Amino acid sequence: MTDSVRFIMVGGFLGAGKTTTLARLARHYMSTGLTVGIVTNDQAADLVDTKSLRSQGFDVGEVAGACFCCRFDDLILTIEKLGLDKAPDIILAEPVGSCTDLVATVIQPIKQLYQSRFQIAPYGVILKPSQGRKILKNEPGTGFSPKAAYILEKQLEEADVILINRIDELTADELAELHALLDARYPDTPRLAVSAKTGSGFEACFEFFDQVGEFGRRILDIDYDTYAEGEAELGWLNSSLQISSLRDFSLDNFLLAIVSELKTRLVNEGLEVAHLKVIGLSAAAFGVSNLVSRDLSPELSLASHAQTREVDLVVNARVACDPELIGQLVQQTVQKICDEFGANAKTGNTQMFRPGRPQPTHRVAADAVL
Ligand SMILES: Nc1nc2c(ncn2[C@@H]2O[C@H](COP(=O)(O)OP(=O)(O)O)[C@@H](O)[C@H]2O)c(=O)[nH]1
Ligand SMILES: [Mg+2]
Repeated sequence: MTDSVRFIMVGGFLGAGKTTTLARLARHYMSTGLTVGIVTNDQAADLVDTKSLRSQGFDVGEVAGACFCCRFDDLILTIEKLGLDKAPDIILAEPVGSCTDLVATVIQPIKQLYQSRFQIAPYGVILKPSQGRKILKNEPGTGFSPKAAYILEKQLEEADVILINRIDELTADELAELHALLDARYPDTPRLAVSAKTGSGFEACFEFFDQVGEFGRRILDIDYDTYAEGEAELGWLNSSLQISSLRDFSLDNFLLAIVSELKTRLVNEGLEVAHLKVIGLSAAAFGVSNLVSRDLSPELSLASHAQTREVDLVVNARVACDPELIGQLVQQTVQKICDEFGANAKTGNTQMFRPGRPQPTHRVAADAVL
């Protein structure tokens, strides 16, 4: 390893498995004696990802309030603050799942402005099979508009490697179908099939990311109007709440109940979920529950195994609908589940919005790539 910091960014649609993948990469590098810093990113404050990764013991900085491309300088400042007395060997970065054009606006500017400080690893983009398959097949009823689908397609187009995730859930036929769809659309992009959950396929992934070479050079031909409109079709909610009860309850059951009830309400409204994630933090434990598609079940991605009376709850929801509606459904859900568990909820900071038009700090043109 040279003195330069290795910069590994892993993109992909909302709920594709970026955070799970980064945690796995971080554990791997740390097990080989390297130091690792992680940067998370969101359009608003109160990030489930930051809290979840910090709770797992990682050194995490966050860019909250806008995406890496629009807050490029914040990304660099955040990276600079990671590490104790010296920069980490590896920076792992997770961009917002509704962002694309990240090679032109993040990787290339890093290369061009900070050439000696960073060594750029291959840019990996994760394919979320549930929604990815439908979008790549142009199937009706994806739950997302063609403009939101455009973002997922552009994300894959700029990848140095596409990671087909969740192979633990895929049959051989389903995996073969994804390979065929990707062959047709992105024939020149290497592909790895992995499960961020089980670790299957990660040996090849570690090897791929270890390569030294010219990566992050696929500059998109992209229509920013379509991209902006696609992003703005998503409703965003980040909310923090304090839950308290006079008697102990199971934190894991509570988190799953929240996500299950919210799923029911969203499905009743005919809506597709891009990603619902809820973290519950008690004094000694934490748990995370997720839903990444209306076709899948809510899951407890990190179990707390805790009984508790006091929980700091953070809800992040990204759904293809009016953010105010998500806000109402979250409020009704929390109320109902608190009643069932004999608990009370106090709502803290809540942000509901549609992401604004991306206005990158820098954008490197195709004829100026390094
Ligand atoms: N079954 C399965 N679930 C996964 C896999 N990777 C991620 N998940 C789950 O998918 C959800 C979203 O993952 P996350 O890493 O938060 O996605 P992100 O939004 O891209 O960061 C979580 O519940 C994860 O546990 C996988 O390989 N298999
Ligand atoms: Mg994430």
